[in-house]
Amino acid sequence: MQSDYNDLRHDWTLAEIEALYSAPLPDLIFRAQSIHRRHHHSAQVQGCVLLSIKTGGCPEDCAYCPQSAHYKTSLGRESLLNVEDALTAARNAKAQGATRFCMGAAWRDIPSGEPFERVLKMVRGVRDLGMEACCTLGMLTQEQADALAAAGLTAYNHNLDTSAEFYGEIISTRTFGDRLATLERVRRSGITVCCGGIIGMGETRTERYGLLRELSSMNPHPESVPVNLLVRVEGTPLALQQATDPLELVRMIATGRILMPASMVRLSAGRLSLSDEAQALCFLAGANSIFMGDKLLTTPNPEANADRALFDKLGMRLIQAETYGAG
Ligand code: SAM
Ligand code: DTB
Ligand code: SF4
Repeated sequence: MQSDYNDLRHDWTLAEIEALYSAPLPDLIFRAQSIHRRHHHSAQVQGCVLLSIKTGGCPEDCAYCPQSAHYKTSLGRESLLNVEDALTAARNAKAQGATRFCMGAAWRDIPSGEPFERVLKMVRGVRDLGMEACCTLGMLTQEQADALAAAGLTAYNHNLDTSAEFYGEIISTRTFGDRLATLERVRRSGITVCCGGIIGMGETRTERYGLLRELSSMNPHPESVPVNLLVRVEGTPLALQQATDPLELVRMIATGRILMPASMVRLSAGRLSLSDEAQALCFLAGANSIFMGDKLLTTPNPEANADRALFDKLGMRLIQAETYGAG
């Protein structure tokens, strides 16, 4: 094993990643937890809240996504929310203890004109509440990235989702290279990068290693790495996908934590299908953030009461708002 000190590396190989991921679970978790404690508080978790500001009707064909216009799901198509409604949701999120508010739009790329101006107003409003603001709006131009940065956007979420090799099985309307190019523009603008993926889409372990290698080769690492467990939505091509063993999610999180020690690793979609014990293992493995509230973007998420009870049982707590400067 390499030294645990000076642990930010960008040259992890597939073989090294495989050795970590497939180690005996106690060894993997011990290593992840040791690294976690050097960079983060062991009992603190950041609460984030998601809001879908523009739902459904997306021209992309991501096989997991209920918002794609290519599939018949129960979701309708809605127009862009107004600024006041978005900020009401952000205030509620803050009252619930969240310190990060994430706004998602089912766009292939950001439209120009009034809709983009409206999103900029939302970003400024969220920042004025003293919260971190994150957006996930699809592809963007350098000018749009710079405008979001000027509005104070903290982070831009754009997931690689899976390995370059498996990508074409899941999405045909854009390429892995398109994703990387968008992430480059975000990085250049000075906005922090939120980039992760999904497990449970039928990928092999090797394809998971490929995703982890891609993420850990970025320099700097993405500041935020969401790890999603597929939410199988009726009407999407992945609706009948076999359930994934939660221990694979634990291994994915632990390996991500070791590869990207300083990043926030977010236990994202899929918590409703996890027991309290499985979630506890995810925290032990180095996850230090969750999405709170009874809805993710369009699918259900644990109720606030359930999360409060879980944190009480585990003796863990949410990172306090004071940690972040207002503005
Ligand atoms: N349209 C934008 C994009 O694709 O970048 C932003 C919204 S998209 C819903 C954000 C991320 O949510 C996706 O990249 C994917 O990783 C995750 N996601 C979407 N549907 C999911 C599902 N059914 N299960 C798990 N994760 C999902
Ligand atoms: C991420 O990786 N997961 C969040 C956030 N980034 C935007 C979204 C999960 C969406 C799950 C499906 C839905 O609710 O529509
Ligand atoms: Fe559209 Fe994003 Fe859903 Fe893909 S993941 S279909 S780009 S909303």
